[in-house]
Amino acid sequence: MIARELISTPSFAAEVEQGLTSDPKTLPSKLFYDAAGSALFEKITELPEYYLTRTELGILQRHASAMAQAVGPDSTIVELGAGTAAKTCTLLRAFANRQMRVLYFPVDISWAALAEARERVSQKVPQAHVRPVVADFSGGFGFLRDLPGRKLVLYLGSSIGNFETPAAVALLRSVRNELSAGDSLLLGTDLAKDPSILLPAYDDAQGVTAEFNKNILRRINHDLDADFDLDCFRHVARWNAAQSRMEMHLESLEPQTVHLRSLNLRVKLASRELTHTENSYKYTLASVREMLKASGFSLQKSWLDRRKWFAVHLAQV
Ligand code: AVI
Repeated sequence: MIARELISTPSFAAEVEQGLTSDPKTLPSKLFYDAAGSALFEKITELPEYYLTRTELGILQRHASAMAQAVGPDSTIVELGAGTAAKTCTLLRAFANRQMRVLYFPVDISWAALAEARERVSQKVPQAHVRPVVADFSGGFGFLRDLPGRKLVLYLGSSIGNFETPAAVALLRSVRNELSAGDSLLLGTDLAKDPSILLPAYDDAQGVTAEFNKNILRRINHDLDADFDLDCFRHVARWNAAQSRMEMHLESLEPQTVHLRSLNLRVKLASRELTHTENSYKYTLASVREMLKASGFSLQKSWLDRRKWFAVHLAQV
């Protein structure tokens, strides 16, 4: 999947300023995904330590026809953050085997990714009709209302895990509010597991995740005329058991002052000070059920891999 490529806007500058003047300092993880960050994320999904993408794909490959059967006939499939739709073809094929016409709306902020998605799906599942939608979730999910038929919304890759629980519930609720009785949601979530598996997944031996984390500083340098020295920061991945989440931070290796010229802002960092860049929540079946319930969905069925590392859930409106 090519993740969302955000265009730098005034809100980007405001969010950076707010995060770097907070205590503790934070930067929003959505800022990872400029073109370079999206390419690094693609590399992460292929790392031996990063089990999420291939485990979810395995679940989809194994259970696609059961999923299509559980969803029922004549669904319009809408995929949020579809990227290049690399994982979706298996599912679309299963639907194509059961229904005459498969309408697939991949939704993403990146036109380039959507063009690739259309090409890929047209080649691999010629029965599917692909209608790309360029949209940024910050504008809400009103576009769902205009799509025809009974809807199945896909939100895969444990992208929901990058939101703190209240924000995750708010996002799912705003999706829910655009759906009607009979519509459903297929949600991919990573599951809580031993930190000896989680830590390397977020701190790989080749250092790709470290580069991905530091890319946020490179992006701020470029977009906000700043002078972060990437060599003065260290990538830190931590398991926060109390919150059931992996965290990524950037640790300042020395006392330093960074100048963000576009914001006319100087930021002081102490030696060993952490800037929190990402949360990645790891769920249980009970916590997913609760999150879905709080969002107005009811969990119908969960499919897991054999090791119980990842789950794909079907929920009804
Ligand atoms: C996009 N998201 C689900 C990834 C995750 O695992 O939370 C982003 C990521 N961060 C570090 N590695 C991958």
